[in-house]
Amino acid sequence: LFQVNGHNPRSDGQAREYLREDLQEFLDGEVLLFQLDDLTRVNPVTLETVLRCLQARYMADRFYTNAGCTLVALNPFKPIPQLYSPELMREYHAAPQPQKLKPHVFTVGEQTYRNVKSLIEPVNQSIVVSGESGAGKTWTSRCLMKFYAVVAASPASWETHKIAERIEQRILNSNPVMEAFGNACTLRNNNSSRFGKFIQLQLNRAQQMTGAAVQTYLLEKTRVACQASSERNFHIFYQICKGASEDERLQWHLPEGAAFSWLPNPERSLEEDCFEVTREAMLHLGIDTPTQNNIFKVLAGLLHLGNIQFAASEDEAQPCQPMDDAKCSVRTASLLLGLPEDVLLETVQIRTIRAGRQQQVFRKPCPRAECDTRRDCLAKLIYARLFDWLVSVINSSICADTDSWTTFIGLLDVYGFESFPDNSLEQLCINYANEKLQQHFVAHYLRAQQEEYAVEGLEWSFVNYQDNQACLDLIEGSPISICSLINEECRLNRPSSAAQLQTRIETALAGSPCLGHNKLSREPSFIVVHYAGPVRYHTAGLVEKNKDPVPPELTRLLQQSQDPLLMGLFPTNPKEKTQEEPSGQSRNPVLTVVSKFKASLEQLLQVLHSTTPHYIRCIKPNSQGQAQTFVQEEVINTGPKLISHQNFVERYKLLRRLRPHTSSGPHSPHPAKGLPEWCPHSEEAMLEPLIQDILHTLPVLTQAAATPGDSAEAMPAPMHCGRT
Ligand code: AD9
Ligand code: MG
Repeated sequence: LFQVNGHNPRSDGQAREYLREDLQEFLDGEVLLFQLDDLTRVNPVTLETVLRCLQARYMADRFYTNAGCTLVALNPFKPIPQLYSPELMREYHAAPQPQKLKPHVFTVGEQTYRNVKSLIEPVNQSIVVSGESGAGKTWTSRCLMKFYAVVAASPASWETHKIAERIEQRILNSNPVMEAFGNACTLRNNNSSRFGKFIQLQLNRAQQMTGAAVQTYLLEKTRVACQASSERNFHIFYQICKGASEDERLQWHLPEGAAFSWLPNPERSLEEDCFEVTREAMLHLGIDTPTQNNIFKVLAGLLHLGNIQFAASEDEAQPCQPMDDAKCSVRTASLLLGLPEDVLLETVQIRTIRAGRQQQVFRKPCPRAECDTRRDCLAKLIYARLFDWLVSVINSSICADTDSWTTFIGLLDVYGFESFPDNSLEQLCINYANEKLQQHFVAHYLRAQQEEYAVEGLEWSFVNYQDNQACLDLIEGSPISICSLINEECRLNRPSSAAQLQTRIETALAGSPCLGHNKLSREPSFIVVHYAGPVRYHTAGLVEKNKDPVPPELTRLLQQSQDPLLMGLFPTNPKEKTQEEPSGQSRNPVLTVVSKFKASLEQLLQVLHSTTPHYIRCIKPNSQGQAQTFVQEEVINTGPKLISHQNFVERYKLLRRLRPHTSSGPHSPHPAKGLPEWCPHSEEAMLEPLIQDILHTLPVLTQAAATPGDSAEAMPAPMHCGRT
């Protein structure tokens, strides 16, 4: 701290005086700490001083801080237009040494841009934006895209086109469209990305942006048909319901105030609910109004599909029928999806099985739960195809011809680390991706740097960093890992319960230091100790989600649609490959969700390795999304959150019962039945196990996910998590 101020009390004659008067101020530190632009200059570098520096800067509206070569971006949770103005962009662009200006996302943008231009051979660059959910990754990537749209704009584009037609503008327009269809309000973030995105901004020899290409990763399509309480479906559904004109409402059968079971929490108004912005952006990307209306009509059809509830059939041989008030939903859904009403209903109600040498067809009415699954599957199938189609339309609108670009700057914005009360395959994939990126980050900055120092013989005390290879081995390693075990279950296609899967994972991977102890679980699950903290994954439904089976009848049904959009999405071309339900007899390896995701991640990592990476680490200063609020504990636990007060009380309320019953007052309950009365002699013996429990649990309490409903009993036993 003294170094910061340029004073060294030991060499200062007035040291004592200085200390007496100013020590308190220094120790409160914030007065000066906020001026530190680089965390590596905090002295000493400890967790506490780094946090205090970040906090001081946050409170002084300095949201960006360097940490060596990484930029730390604190989420301001408030609009600051002047911090992102085109004038400021140009200032950073024109600066002889942008790194001498205040740390900013534009510094990274500009340095990356200058890096591309190498005299010998141009080098592709990438900017990896990381951080937990809600930390500001998507915001930061958007900000970088706007920066390049200004500093790398092609003059030709300015001369020949109107603003809306310029390539930069088209590239920017891809954001509202992809976010409307791929983002949703979650417990962690009102505008949470439910897909990963890597966008290559393509530059020509003159370093002008001539186009872009978007690659997406694993859309969380289950959200279409299933939303956690307090969460929402994808924004686009709310945009349509809130923004459609009266005429459109009539066409799409969306009367005002209509209730849809797949549209939870419609009363919540978000700034993301802007239908007009999405429509305008789609138009500029070449999706004309009739095509848009077609898309919205199909989406309205999905909402009606979601309202088809079935009543259980008393006779197994008879199909389950829709409940009385769902009958008109069947009619409306089939109308909007361009499907014959009876065929739609029958396909959901009845499973067709081909068996025997002649491939005879048997029809088996599905039980109610299976009807629901088939209905949901239909919606997921349509939505996922629609999303992929949108991405391809966007790409064809913004991608430059191969001969008109030579280098690219890649921006990576994937979903952040997640831990919810109920984590499933989606969270496993998301957190797996984050582990991969974390390893890339660690490898690049720490390992590479230290190895270089060693090679050059520099005097350097090695930083003992935590590599997350053990965790990655647990998730994806060979020959046995969580992924391989889940895939194996899919391949064998055998009935296996959630509890059996838990046992298989825990037995086969018992030796992994990253498999948490799972003694206190109520539901079948396993725990992975990620770099950002332990996460409990429930095994129920995991294998089924991984198979992601599509009954062939559903694809055949959609191929019968008379709707122009669906006809395009589900062509009858027999060459068209679909991931159909594994028949058990098929010799082809089953392409599971996990195996496809793993392959796409590997591809992504290969691209990243071929570029010079730059890192921006976004940090969420508080979980409530409030401006001017910096909660140190939450910043440390960038992944999972502290144990909630309620959960703590639940776990340790026994201590309260052990109070001496002689004490009086409103909070002194009588000793619990069956427990010995508290007395000084037995105090230690009584409390010992509980104290041990608390001490054992403490290291993980600060890291483990404990959102309401996720009780402390779900915490793993203590283990070395690599963080103190
Ligand atoms: V997730 O992993 O997709 O759930 P992100 O992408 O990290 O998450 P996002 O960028 O969506 O988070 O940011 C969350 C919210 O924080 C935004 O909707 C903004 O309201 C807010 N935010 C983030 N960065 C800034 C900023 N630089 N200025 C103002 C910001 N607001
Ligand atoms: Mg995001």
